[in-house]
Amino acid sequence: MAGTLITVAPTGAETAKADVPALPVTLEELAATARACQAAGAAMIHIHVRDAAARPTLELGYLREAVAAVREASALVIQLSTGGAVGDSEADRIAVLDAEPEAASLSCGSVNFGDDVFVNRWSFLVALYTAMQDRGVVPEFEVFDLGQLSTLHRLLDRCGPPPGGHVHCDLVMGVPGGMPGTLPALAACVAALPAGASFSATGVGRASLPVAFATLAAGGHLRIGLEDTLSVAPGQPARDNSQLVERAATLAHLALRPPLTPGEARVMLGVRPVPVAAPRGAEG
Ligand code: KMH
Ligand code: ZN
Repeated sequence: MAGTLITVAPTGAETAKADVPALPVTLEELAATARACQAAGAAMIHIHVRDAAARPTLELGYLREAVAAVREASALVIQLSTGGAVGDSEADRIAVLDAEPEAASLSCGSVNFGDDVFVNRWSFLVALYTAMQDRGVVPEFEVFDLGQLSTLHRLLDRCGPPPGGHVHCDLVMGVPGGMPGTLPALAACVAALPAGASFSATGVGRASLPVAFATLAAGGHLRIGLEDTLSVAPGQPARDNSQLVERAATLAHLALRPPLTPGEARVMLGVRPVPVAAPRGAEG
């Protein structure tokens, strides 16, 4: 395990721009965030898109613009969220793939989400996963609780391996309603991963640092960002996403597993290389 994949989740669907001005919600803010976070050590970006009023949206036009803007501003692996916001329709969540990302999240089960329920029915998981297989979009399997790893095994048994052949999971720990951000919970999940799978983990709120330390010790990778964590210490709001990525990169260096480049992350995840435009005049 030579390096650390750092994924930045810069926006999410739960926090209002009015409450957290550092949240990137416009195309310009998203592009600048991608650039700064790549410079700080991120290799992948997990994107939730906002509309002109800064509300979460799965509208295809916004998604396509976000993919184009991040692709132009950075070399980051682009992973679109298919989780969206609680209550988004299954059809809209599958249609996210029409924006042609390289990768996309796939949540492995339903979970209480604060006072809401984040619904992921088995039939929806199969439909979303097979749509990813058909289009060559590499999934990141989001796991909010231990039992969802059993569902992941069932999905792989039923439908076969993902595009690229490698299974990568993200343990989302500390959601009110999901598993806690603790070492025993992390260890239980790591023991239940499919053979050969890699994993990252993210701790929501105050679970951020304990989960990061435990994950590095377990050979895992890091996800960080304002989607999950709004402060760097109690009472100290994060300046922006790149500050959180810088801190993750510092931890990765201390662990002697420096951040992977986007190119190295593509190899690890089995994501196809970004198409390089042919030089002018070379088309024929
Ligand atoms: N916003 C949450 C309801 C994902 O991006 O795939 C779901 C979520 C998971 O954030
Ligand atoms: Zn998300």
